[in-house]
Amino acid sequence: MTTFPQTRAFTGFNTPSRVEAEVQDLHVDGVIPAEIDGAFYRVQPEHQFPPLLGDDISFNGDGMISMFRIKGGKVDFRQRWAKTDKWKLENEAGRALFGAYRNPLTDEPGVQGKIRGTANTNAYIHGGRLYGLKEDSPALAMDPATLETDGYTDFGGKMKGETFTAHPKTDPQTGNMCGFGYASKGVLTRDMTYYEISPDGELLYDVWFETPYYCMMHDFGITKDYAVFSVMPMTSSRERLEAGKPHFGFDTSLPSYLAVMPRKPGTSAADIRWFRGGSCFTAHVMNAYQEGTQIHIDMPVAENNMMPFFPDINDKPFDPMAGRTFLTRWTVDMNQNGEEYRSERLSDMIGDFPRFDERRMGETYRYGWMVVIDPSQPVELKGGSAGGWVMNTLGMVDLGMGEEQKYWVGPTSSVQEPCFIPRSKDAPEGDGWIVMVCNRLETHSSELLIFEATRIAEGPIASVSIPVRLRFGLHGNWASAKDLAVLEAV
Ligand code: V55
Ligand code: FE
Repeated sequence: MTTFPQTRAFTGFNTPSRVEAEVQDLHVDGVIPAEIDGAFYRVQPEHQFPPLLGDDISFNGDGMISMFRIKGGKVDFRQRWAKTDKWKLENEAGRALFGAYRNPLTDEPGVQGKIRGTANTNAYIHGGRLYGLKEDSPALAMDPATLETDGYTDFGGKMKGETFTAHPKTDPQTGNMCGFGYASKGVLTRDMTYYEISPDGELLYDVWFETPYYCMMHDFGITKDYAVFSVMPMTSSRERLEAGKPHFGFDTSLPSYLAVMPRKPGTSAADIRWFRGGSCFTAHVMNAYQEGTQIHIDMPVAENNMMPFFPDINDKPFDPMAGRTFLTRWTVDMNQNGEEYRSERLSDMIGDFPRFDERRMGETYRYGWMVVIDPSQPVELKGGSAGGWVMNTLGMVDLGMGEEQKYWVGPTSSVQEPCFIPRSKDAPEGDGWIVMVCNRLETHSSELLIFEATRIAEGPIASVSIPVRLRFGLHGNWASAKDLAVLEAV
């Protein structure tokens, strides 16, 4: 008999679901535009078995990948485990063998040295392949039509680092997938790598460098000529792992940095410029771009830690107000000798999970969408987001006009990351739709909502009932059938 812990990560809306599924022609309220032809992929962390150590955090769950195949106004649904090496070992044993998040000291002896990845953070399409991604391990190659797992890839035998980010970017000019790794020489190492991968899945070049201190390097930005990394004081140490503390702790005594690296083969660590600022929290990146010699990177930034499950290293209590993230632009000038970045707030909405029209990747852009916490709206049901906040609103920024829009999903609901679908390959920026999973917290059910992308305030034009119980998800991406030929068969 299996008993999951009766704790926050395993009860309420996060009650284990663990269902692989295939359902044709989901129920739709409203009308899905007939031009939409492609698939929306997303991933949720989901423990295959009760955790080895009693309780656990959601970030340590196994990846469960969902695909919404949208075509001719209809939606088919498919869901499969990301069958990582960890998933297979545990599946065979019929129980958990790996312990705490990013702490191999807590694993059973029989699995020491095995790849601990869970592929639970992003479902990314590049070069006709689907990748299940977790930042502590290599990319897991999967079949984008069937969602079956092929296994970890080293991109043609060439990736020497141990990890690949959950937030790669595709350069619209070259078609290359730009990515990086941190803890590239193993757990807690300050070694980082930058990678570019061709549409054929071959690593083209890598750059090795070190960060000033070990930190959670969750996302980054690319511009035409640069890769841009923000270092924030979510750090760890051997002592933390030996003491069985959560892997990451937030150290407000450390500065933040912005690293700017030329994106070209032959770049070395010495070519990177490091800019500095005060302690703050950064993780996700909306976009980055160049303007003359200036480089901008737009990110949700908080004054202090926004992840309560990775506490302050001095056990200072979590401060939800200081953990609010606001879309912020950091700017540096490569023609000046300054050592600090400039910072400017772009929106007063409390927002994270930023997305934009990725055809503008690395370029100036106008529209952005985010998961927003609107504290002015009533919440009738607690239990939801990590910080105790309920992420109850889809937000949009129009940076061109300086305007914003919001759509509140109601007092007992919350939202997952939005994703932009262009109306066509050449449609103007922002012309298309937003897809987003909406959590109905009271009934433990979910819908896929579809919006006209620049008119979200009007509410969804279609709502798709999801017939299996989902949980809180992380990131997802859209692939059009034109770009992903295998979708024609499904
Ligand atoms: C994040 C998520 C992770 C992780 C590290 O949102 C950072 C940030 C779902 O796993 O392992
Ligand atoms: Fe993320």
